[in-house]
Amino acid sequence: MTTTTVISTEQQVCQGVNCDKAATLQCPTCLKLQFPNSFFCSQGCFKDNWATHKAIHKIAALVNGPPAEEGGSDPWPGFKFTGSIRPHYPLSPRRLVPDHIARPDYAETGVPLSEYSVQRSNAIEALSPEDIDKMRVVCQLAREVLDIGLAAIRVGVTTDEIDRIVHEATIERGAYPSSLNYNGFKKSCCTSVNEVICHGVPDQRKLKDGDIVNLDVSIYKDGFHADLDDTVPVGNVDETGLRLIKTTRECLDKAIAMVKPGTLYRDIGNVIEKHATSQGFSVVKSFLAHGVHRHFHCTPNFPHYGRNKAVGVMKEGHVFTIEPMINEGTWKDVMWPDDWTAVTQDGKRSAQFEETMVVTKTGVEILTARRG
Ligand code: EYL
Ligand code: CO
Repeated sequence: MTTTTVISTEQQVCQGVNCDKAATLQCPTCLKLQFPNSFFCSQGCFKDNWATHKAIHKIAALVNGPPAEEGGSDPWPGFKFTGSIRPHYPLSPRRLVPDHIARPDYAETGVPLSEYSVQRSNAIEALSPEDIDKMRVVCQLAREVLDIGLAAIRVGVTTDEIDRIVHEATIERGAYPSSLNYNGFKKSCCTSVNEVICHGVPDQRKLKDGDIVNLDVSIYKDGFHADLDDTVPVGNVDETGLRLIKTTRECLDKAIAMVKPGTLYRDIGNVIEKHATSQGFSVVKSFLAHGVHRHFHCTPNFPHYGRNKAVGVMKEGHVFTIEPMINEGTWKDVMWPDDWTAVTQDGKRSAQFEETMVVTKTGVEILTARRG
């Protein structure tokens, strides 16, 4: 290099060989890689020095990890992303819920206090027929909202736009979007793309041809929560991606087929894992199925993987989700520094389906099922 001057951000010196001119043009690749001091005095000097300058990009990529995809940001220096999805900040402003809509206790504080108070007990509540009627209503509204959100999914739409559509469909039905401010979650649904396992935060990223995306909708009305999600392809998805989606739905259906009084919660994971592994896929371990009714998350809690030690026996009136997350590669997950976005450790894709159901006298009723 041509200078030993300490370069301040105010006064950059051209990185061209034998050029000391003041420089204001920054190499776009270096910018994207967050590599500093990559300034040139002119397009000409940049071009003349390209052959040597571009070697810097390989070094920068090794230091900083793989380059962010178009438009993505890298707000967490030192964090190694496992795949190619990046956060696309800024998040849109907080969406409002009209005052006439009843809110769960955490809506203002972010803290689900009533959930904490029941967490001590392992007891599983059996809902009365009247409560189950209310669950039927909120679960069918949630299915409508999910289907409206899914219908908006196409190439070029941002996940934030999906969130807006879900938010508006929810409040139009007089319901509160359960994820909004739940433990501080900033959006009204979760959008989990490709290697994102779950709890992806809707942002400015545009869906791309070949993505797979999970849309997780949860709503609260008349004192009860409903929770469901689907995974869908965006545009043209390769055969393995489509098989991952299909297998995940089949895992959920096989699990639901076991639901009836007397079934052990711990046995659900066995059928899910058997089917997933028969297709060469793996089962996520860190996120569990859960009770859902007066609380967004309560007992029972049980894994989707096999040979687990979950406690409890299904009884008429128990209401819970089953929501297997199935991975193309490793089952292991990594959390982004946003403390929400769970991704696969190997950056390969993950799919999920979720329904809310109630145990009946002889079997199961899928409360969030698409009817008609
Ligand atoms: C809370 C607990 C680790 C769940 C969902 C449980 C999260 C991470 C430990 C959404 C948001 C379940 O059921 C859900 N989606 O379908 N937070 C959730 N937690 C939690
Ligand atoms: Co859930």
